[in-house]
Amino acid sequence: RKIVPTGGDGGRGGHVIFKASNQAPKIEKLKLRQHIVAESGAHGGSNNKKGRKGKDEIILVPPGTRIYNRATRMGIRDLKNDGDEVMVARGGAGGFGNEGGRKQTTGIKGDRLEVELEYFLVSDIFLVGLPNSGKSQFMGAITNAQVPVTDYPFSTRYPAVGAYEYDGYKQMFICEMMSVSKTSREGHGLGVEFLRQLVRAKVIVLFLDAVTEFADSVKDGLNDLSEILKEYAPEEARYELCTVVNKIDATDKMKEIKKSLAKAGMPVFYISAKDKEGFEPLLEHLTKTCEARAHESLIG
Ligand SMILES: Nc1nc2c(ncn2[C@@H]2O[C@H](COP(=O)(O)OP(=O)(O)OP(=O)(O)O)[C@@H](O)[C@H]2O)c(=O)[nH]1
Ligand SMILES: [Mg+2]
Repeated sequence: RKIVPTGGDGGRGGHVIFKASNQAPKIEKLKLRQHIVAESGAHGGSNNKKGRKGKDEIILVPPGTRIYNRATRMGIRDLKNDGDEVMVARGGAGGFGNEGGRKQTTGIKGDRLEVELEYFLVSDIFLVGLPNSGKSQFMGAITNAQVPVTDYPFSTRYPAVGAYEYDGYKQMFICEMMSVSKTSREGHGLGVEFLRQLVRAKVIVLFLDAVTEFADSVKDGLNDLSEILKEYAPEEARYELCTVVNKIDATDKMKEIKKSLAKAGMPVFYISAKDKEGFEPLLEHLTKTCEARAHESLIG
């Protein structure tokens, strides 16, 4: 009697996959999971029984997360939108069984990779402005964001994203960043490091007020903001700039102010967030600029 071997193939190991999801926990939670290993494939069995494949390990991250190869610092994928996913480590192939007298092999080891994750805010427009200049007031006036307005500076301590809806069905996202002023470089207020976050900005609005508690003049305030941005915004960011001067209701020096900004080299808008004045040309400019660059949201 001839004995025919019947060892089935082993199952493949599970893959490790990162997936962007609006239901993901905050990215800090992943610090608790330093090592992520997908399940191994099961051994094959007699009677040509194939081993079960290992379960994939799918890690949910917030949309806006970038994944880098730690060793090369090369970007692997920008998981920008809900549902985007990338396999960072392929599960090993299962070995062949000796079924029918074929040569039996061991499986191939799965990938091992060290990755780094970095989260970048997702928004079309970012407000970068002087303390107490009325950014939160403006957010509250045009978006659904709930940002407290206070009469003291640096009260906004986290970036706040809100949607501005227009034309009945369209929307653009606006993000109020924490305030900066000329002393921020020395660590005053909330510093400047958070400006790294501006990678995805289509428009950065330099936001000032006509009363200028935190600059020597409106013109100086604009220079302070421009310089800080030049120094600390990420080099790869490709944003357009415009300026907003708020609180036009609270000064009688508008003529001088407008004159001083005549050569600002970018569009300048004058508004009162409190009285909802001057919004129309500003919002038209912002929506037009974002729409013209809408296709870019598909690229990283
Ligand atoms: N007169 C006048 N006051 C305003 C206007 N907009 C905001 N304010 C006042 O300015 C103060 C600061 O407003 P916020 O909206 O909190 O300013 P912010 O730029 O968000 O300030 P921080 O994030 O705390 O640095 C509050 O007392 C507001 O009531 C405006 O258009 N006119
Ligand atoms: Mg604020």
